[in-house]
Amino acid sequence: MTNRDLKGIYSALLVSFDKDGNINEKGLRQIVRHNIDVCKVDGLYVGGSTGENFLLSTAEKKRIFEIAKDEAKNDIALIAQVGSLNIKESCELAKFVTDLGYDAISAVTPFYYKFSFKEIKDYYNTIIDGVDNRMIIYSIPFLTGTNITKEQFGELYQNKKIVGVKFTAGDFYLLERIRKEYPDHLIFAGFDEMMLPAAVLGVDGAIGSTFNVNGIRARQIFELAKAGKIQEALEIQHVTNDFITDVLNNGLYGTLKVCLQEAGVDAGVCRKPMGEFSEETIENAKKIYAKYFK
Ligand code: MN9
Repeated sequence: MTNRDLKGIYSALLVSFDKDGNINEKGLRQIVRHNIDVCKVDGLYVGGSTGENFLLSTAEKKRIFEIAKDEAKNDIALIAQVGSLNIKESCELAKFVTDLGYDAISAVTPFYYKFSFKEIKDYYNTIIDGVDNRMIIYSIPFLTGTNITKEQFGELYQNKKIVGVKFTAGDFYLLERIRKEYPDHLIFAGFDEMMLPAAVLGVDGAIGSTFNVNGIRARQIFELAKAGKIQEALEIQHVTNDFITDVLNNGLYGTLKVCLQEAGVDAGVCRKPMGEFSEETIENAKKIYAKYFK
């Protein structure tokens, strides 16, 4: 296990696919480099929603973890999302990325079926107890339907290897409560458009899809907020949210990929069942990039 400080700004890594849905390795390497060299992120969250992870085979997930590590080396922190409905796959991936030298593991709360909290707790303990590593819970209730209460976080944190949460929710009451109750556990803000209020409440970092393109502004918001310069941070959050609103209206991952293409990165297309980009989508995305980045 590495002892790297996990705090900071992480891109939820986009993955480049070709028209047949295969991983475009060269393009993926370029996305990693762009995040490090241009967006100046502190780390990458690999295999998340943004990486279209839940559409992929185990072998493809492993290949993406390998490529990201090979390209990033030890320059930045790396967190691997290994959560899956197939817990054997999660355990296998957890071992795989630990051997690769990933700094932490993350797992989405198990979804689709309505699991009891006891089952969810067992899922996390099973995945993390099999490896010498740290676990970041990935909580994203709007996609999974699973909410974790303050008390349940406490139960999960009884396992010393579970060190924090990627909190992709707008429930700032709960965020404040877990900040106060578990000051030594990490919280990463998961909604880029709500980074400023999350930073004010004292999160340790943020993990976001839009940082692949808008990482510089994200860092400015975070650092200004930490320095108490709320009005300046808000000005940048306003511009950021104009960008995010335009991106969401045009299709999240597709628009981010076209923006990366405009920045000279071969970000490819999305994997089915995500749709192809229409000409209109591409034209709009190019305009969005020009508006906020040229
Ligand atoms: O990783 C991301 N969540 C999803 C977190 O993609 C589901 C966020 O960065 C959002 O994409 C972003 C836009 O809503 O905040």
